[in-house]
Amino acid sequence: MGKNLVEKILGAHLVSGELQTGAEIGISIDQTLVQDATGTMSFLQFEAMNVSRVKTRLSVSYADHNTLQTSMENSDDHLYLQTVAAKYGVYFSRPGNGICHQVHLERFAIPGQTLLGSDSHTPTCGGLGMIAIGSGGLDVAVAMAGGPFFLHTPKVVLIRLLGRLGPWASAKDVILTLLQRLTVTGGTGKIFEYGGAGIKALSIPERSTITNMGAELGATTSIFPSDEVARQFLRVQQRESGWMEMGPDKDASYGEEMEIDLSSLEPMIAKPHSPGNVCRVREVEGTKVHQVCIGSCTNSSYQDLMVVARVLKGKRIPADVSVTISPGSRQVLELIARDGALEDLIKAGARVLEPACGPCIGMGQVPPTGAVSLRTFNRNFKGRCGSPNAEVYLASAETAAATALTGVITDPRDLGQPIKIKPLKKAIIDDKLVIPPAEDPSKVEIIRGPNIKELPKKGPLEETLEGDILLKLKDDISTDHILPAGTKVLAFRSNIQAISKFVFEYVDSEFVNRAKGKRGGFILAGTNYGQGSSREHAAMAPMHLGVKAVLAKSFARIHRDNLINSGILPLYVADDYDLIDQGDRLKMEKVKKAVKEGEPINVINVTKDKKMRLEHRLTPREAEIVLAGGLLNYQVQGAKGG
Ligand code: MIC
Ligand code: SF4
Repeated sequence: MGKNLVEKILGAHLVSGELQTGAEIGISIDQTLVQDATGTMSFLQFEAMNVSRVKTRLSVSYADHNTLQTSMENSDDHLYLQTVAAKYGVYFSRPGNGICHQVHLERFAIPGQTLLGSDSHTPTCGGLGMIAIGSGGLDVAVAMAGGPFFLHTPKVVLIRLLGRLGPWASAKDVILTLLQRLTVTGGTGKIFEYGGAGIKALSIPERSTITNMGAELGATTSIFPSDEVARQFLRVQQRESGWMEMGPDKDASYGEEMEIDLSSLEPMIAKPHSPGNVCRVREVEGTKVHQVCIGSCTNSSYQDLMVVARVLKGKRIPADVSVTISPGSRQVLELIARDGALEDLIKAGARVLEPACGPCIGMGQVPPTGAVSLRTFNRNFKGRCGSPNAEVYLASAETAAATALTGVITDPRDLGQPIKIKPLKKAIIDDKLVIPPAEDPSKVEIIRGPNIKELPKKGPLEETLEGDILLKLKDDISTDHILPAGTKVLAFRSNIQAISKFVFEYVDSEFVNRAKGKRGGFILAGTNYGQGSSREHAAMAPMHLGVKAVLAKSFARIHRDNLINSGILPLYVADDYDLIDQGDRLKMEKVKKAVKEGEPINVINVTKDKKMRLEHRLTPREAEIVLAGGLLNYQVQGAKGG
């Protein structure tokens, strides 16, 4: 029987296990990426592995999240990242060069290869036929050191796209429609492979908008075939030699299939406070907005910004709306300048920010108290924009442009005649902000500012775990809830001790004191715990505060890996969830034995005088990692032959 595209690429990279849905496999990684908010930790971990040079085909480190450099901490991080990259054989994309995913797509992505990135939107490059997966920084460090990446073989779902997008409907509406149908957990344990006649009319940036936000479905990744459209994209980037036709066999089979008729789609919008809270723009039109932010790795391509510029050309943005534009890359910025769109945007009254993540990660542009902000971004979890009471909506560049003009949420179809943007024929290729690794690493001195702290250490798993339930949480808690974003927190991404002061800041401001006072304990949560960002700090900081296990109905993939990598035990609760309260004291005995033998763990709720058996569902490899007290201990032990 024929193979689908995912099976072909995973098969060609398989180093351990068998491609059977659910089974653990190890795959070799061709390329890695890190960014400045996760990269410092990743490189500190890489350094601890004592490897002299990265072993991947290509590794790139991007400075795109913390580019405001509001304090010396950020600037110190950037210096560390630049020098450590030079020493170990990694390309460094300087602040101002753009958002990791957009730049990687333009300059480095290669169809058929694997990419592991310490950022949950790494699947963006799936738009160009890569298996591109997001993970914690430590997993990327292992990949840079030449190790495989382990995952549970996902179920491959074919999404057959039919027809053509109608006027003013866009790729963002495809993925928002999927989020409406499947919700934020609909992609758990799955890879979405796109196919069908409808894909031909979708450009690479459009495909990448779709694969980017597959992360919001909880999918392991999403992928499009590499076809003539991909070839043309690479030709424009002067990288056609990297093109290879990649697609499924004619008789390929899939674990599941879905169909979307593109011509039936209309402008969609995600309401506060979840990317899964989707409705038609028509249902919320007329809502007053104070801010419109255009950009992020989802919608910051040349095509997106050209549409916005054409809508705003010759018009004036109302005085009570603030409109910001963050181009995805310096290339995009140069192109919109060349083609006149930048001038149109400026003349209309838009604020042009530098090519970076910016407002998407709460780095500036925090909306006023209680304000409504419409963004072309991918996440609107409470507090992520920097304010816990702002109302953030997510929509396409088209909807954002229409809304920027009227000051109320507006369906772009009301703008009349649709706008046609000519496909980009010639890009401006200039990689001067990408610094290649040093030819002689011995000459490079790694610069470590005072904010670059030692990695937190954890000992091996203890036989008895005892403590209180420090916090009881509901379903869908994101890593933005666990460890918020924003200027004041992002400064401490290389300093776990300092960053741990912000754990659950917007959820329960007493959490940190309680955890410290009780010398740690446990967290109890509902389904999909840890959805969203890949930041391993959301596991490392609780670990630093003494969290020994997280009991949840289910976990998001990357966060579960990060917990294991940090030596925190993930435990599955079902109906017992209702029987446990915050403050209950739990005692777990013979934990090591149960982890080693794959047996459930006996848990006594001392407060309620009740017994439970909780599954850990660790694979033998994961069990070894938890027993060692985390992946770094496990790796270093392995290297010593211990
Ligand atoms: C995000 O969009 O949440 C981030 C910031 O890019 C994160 C990474 C991080 O927290 O550093 C992600 O998506 O993984
Ligand atoms: Fe940056 Fe936002 Fe994309 Fe995360 S989602 S990589 S913060 S632009």
